[in-house]
Amino acid sequence: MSGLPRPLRVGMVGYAFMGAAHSQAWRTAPRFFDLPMAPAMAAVAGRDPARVAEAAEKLGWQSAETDWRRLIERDDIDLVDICSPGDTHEEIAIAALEAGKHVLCEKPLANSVAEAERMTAAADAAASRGVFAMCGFSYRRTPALSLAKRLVDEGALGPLRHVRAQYLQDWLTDENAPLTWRLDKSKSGSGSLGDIGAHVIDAAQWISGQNITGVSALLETFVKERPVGGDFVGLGGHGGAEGPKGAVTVDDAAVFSARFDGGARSAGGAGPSGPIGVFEATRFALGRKNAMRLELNGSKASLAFDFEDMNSLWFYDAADEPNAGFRKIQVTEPEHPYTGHWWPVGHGLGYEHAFTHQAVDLIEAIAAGKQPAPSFADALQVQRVLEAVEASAADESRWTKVEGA
Ligand code: SOE
Repeated sequence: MSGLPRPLRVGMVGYAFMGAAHSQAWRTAPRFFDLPMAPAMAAVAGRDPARVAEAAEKLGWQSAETDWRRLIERDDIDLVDICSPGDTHEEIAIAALEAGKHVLCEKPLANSVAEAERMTAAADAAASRGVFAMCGFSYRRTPALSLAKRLVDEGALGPLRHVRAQYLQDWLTDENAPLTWRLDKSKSGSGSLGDIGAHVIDAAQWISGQNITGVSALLETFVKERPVGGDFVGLGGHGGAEGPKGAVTVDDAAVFSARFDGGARSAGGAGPSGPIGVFEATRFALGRKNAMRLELNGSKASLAFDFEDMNSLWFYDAADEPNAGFRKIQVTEPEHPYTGHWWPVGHGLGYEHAFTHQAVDLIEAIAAGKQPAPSFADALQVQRVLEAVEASAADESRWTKVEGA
């Protein structure tokens, strides 16, 4: 018998930004981590034959397919990695799970609660057969946020009073940035809310160990029409000011206040009422590039994180010398989550590493026959919060309960 770990043959759907991030994760994971299974980049799928062949070559995939259904049919694929827009998630994920393939699905899980519920039912049925599904809330695997979770679980903050969460970007500020799929509700489900708000909702619920039970929200679309076509640069770019325009059908920005469930799941031992939260997600925060921020205030301590300073976690302990202020924990040391597998002390990590850690955790869970986190059920809870935010905003910010809370 060979001593080599058995392969986990991956087929990925989509090869744009998230596809590239996932590709580097599958490539890199076995080079820095000792894994119980060896990921093999078997095939990438996309509709355009020339572009998908070019992507396979560039990103390191062994073959290319022009229909995602081929990934499901192929016997040499064990896991389907979904990196295509939200309107495709349900059909691909359910078909893959029913065919006995594990699934990694980009966030948000779906474009509606109904879709997410059907996906979760399929994932639950598959899990009973040892086939697992996970949603790609990659920021959970940023070392500083993993450390934040550890501190809250250890009770270092005490009962939580406040959760302050923001995700601020500015790539859509140009009024003539072209109309892309991310601005089309039928493809993306929502705008800033689902794309980046979902990340902070997931992070806040996961780190606090508490679910959001109700919200009062505002959504805004600052630029209602945008050029159809143009020069794409990164996520945005420039379209002509004079040419044809199309309607933006999603929010540009979302803000909401929230209540949490009071710590039914909290190891920190929250009191009868959970913390109150404020959330903000926008693509119009000029100067803020990827400011995914979280601040928690507990009865004993506070912590603060900003992805633009992602190798640091700020910690204020009320037991310290009075008014000592927040101290910076440099989350680059071997004792911190994930970091010991990379560079010698103090060198720090980047955006892409969380995707590698996500692949590592998924491979380890599959090899152990255990449900990876976040599960589709966890992602469904996020979807329910997104839907409550939209319902509240559509009804003059009326207080709206999250379904199931
Ligand atoms: C665009 O806003 C985006 O690429 C998100 O889709 C990702 O999930 C986030 O990690 C970075 O920003």
